Amino acid sequence: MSQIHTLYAITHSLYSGRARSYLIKNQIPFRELSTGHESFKVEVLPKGKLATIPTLVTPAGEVIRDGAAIIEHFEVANGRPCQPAGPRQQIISALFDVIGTDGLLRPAMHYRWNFPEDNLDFIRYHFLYSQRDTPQREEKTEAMMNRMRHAGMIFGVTEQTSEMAETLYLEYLDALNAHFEQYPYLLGWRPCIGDFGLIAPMYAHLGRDPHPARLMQQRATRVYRWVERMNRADQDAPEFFNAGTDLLPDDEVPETLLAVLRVLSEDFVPETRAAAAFINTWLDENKPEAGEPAVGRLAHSIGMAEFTLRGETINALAQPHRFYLLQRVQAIYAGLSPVEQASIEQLLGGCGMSEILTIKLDREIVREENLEVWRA
Ligand SMILES: N[C@@H](CCC(=O)N[C@@H](CS)C(=O)NCC(=O)O)C(=O)O
Repeated sequence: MSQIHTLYAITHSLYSGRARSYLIKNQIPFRELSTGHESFKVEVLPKGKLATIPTLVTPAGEVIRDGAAIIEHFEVANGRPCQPAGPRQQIISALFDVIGTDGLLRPAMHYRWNFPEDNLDFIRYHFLYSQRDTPQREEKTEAMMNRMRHAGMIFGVTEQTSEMAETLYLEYLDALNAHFEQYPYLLGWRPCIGDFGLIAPMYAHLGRDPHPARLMQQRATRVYRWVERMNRADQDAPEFFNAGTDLLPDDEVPETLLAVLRVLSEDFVPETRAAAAFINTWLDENKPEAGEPAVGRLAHSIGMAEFTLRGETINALAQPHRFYLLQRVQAIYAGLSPVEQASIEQLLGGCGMSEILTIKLDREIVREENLEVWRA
């Protein structure tokens, strides 16, 4: 039997970048196919349930849809190679996984869709060639692009808020750049789960579309190098002359990384708070059955949550998926001793992130047969 996995993914897709990077870094052999292949519709979709990428088919024919589930599959099978051992690093790694997959959609969508003079031809190429050459291909491309064109807006970037979203992104980029002056990865000398979460918005959109890629190259060379590095199997850190091979010892979380979280907390915390309140009201009014899907396709949502960020009012989709991943951070915290919990509270308190330990949905989300569903 072939040992090659098949990753249904596309170069320009945000979530694909996370699973692809994990496979590359962990030297798991794979080939990548777009969903335009007949096999996706016929063999994969019935088991994957939703037409989202990434979706993985293992050599044994198992279908795993969702980037977090793909990574979890290999983590469980291989003794959790990318999860730090210490509680502080574990929490920070899991938190970057949530922020990467869910907390940077505003800049990712803004810098892709709101600079058409630089980006549009490049993006159209990718949407077009993700499909086979059929008579409807051009028309379908336009339809797919139109569906995503307003993504920035539904994630909260409007004419009124775009300047603030850019300012915040640049502050984050500068802080991350300063961190990568110290280390090639978030927690030291090799990537952890958090690196894979963070690469999702930082590769296909912010590190590859022409406008934001140039911005990153010119303003944050170290971040650009990390994006390259995350797509290579080796450590790729020739600029570090003292490089180690592992995560930092003694459960250390570098101050430079806390500075990144401090910037990110400014919108991640109020958005999470507002989204939880909105979804909890929705849960109370709608009382979904146990087993009903809680998460759909990209931009599927039950409504918009409103919050204030640096004096601007933002309306953004309230997405249950954020809480599915946040549950994992909270589960790690719940499993710690009182002394360890106190250390985490101090750590997160120092970067404005304390509340992420307590903001919860009233119903838990679990995975059943490739879907995230509401628990009883
Ligand atoms: N939670 C999923 C989200 C996957 C997702 O939404 N992928 C996008 C591409 S980046 C997609 O497939 N969109 C197609 C659609 O929603 O129709 C994951 O992390 O893998």
